[in-house]
Amino acid sequence: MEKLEFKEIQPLTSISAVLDLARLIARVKGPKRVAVAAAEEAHVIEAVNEARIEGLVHPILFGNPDRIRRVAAELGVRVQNLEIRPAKNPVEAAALATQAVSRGEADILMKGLVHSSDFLRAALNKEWGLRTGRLLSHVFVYEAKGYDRLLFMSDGAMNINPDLRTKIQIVENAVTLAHVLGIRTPRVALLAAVEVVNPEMETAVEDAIIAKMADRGQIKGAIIDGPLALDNAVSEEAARIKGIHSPVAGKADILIVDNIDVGNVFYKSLVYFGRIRGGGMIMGAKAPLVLTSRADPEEIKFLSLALSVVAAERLPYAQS
Ligand code: COD
Repeated sequence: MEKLEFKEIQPLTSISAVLDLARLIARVKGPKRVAVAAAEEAHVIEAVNEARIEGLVHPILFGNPDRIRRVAAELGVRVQNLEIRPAKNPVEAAALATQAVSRGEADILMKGLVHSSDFLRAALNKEWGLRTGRLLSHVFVYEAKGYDRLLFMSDGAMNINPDLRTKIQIVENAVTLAHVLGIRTPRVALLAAVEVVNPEMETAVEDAIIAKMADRGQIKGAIIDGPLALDNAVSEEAARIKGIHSPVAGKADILIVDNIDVGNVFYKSLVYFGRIRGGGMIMGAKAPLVLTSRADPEEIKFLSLALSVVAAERLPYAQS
């Protein structure tokens, strides 16, 4: 059946709209198959089971069958509804789950009870991984009270200390995900502590370079500016008070942070202090990767699956 990727859609402005689109895709095309690496973890089983009951996904659980069955039983999940494939340990589970996606037996790869780095190294394996030649980077999509559109934040989970080249690809991946959600020309803010280009702040200088490259058409499909402080990126009032004239100021769709520490603290502040709704995924691979951390709320895992269902269908390079 033809993919729905090139169909123009109205820009999605809320997490509920992302979930509705995932439901529509699953209804029309059937559930997406999710390979879960080391699935013997309660929150993961809960999230995939909820997505299964909704008809969004068909889970394939890799790991220790006895433990998976025990955790499922404790949760009251009917074991006969689960497809389980044995693996000796978490690293082997990550390898087998990745290979299943690589062979086209699954559309989405999800991390369970395995270290992020082991999970990501499996996806990056040169022989049987999910490389496309693109950078892999994480994007978190969420809605914030009082903001009239979705926000995308990257990269708080994969690239540790990106250099200029890597940062450009992080921007491009986030822009592609915005396109997937119908946002045709997203506004990208390259975040820094200040909005002046201070030569002593190396990453702010890089932001200015990226903004200039975008002005010259070297990065397409988005309006990009930086460095911008967070308040000026998302508050027109703040931008006005500071006298900042920028097509992005106060209207950002995408927030790009300098490194994994900033992004991770940003993300966890949203979850723990803001209690926001959202989901994330890794872009750049042959299939969406769901990389949530063990302590993440179950709803974030579920919404990450919903986002990945949409991406598996609409991302031009996803093999699904
Ligand atoms: N995209 C594409 N290819 C990559 C990427 C990337 N983001 N990162 C590395 N590669 C390729 C390289 O080109 C190389 O071919 C190979 O992979 C190995 O590269 P290394 O040696 O630089 O990478 P590793 O294996 O040491 O580390 C890669 C990880 C992704 C494992 C590492 O960056 C990491 O641990 N990231 C943080 C993950 C994490 O702990 N997240 C926490 C929040 S959930």
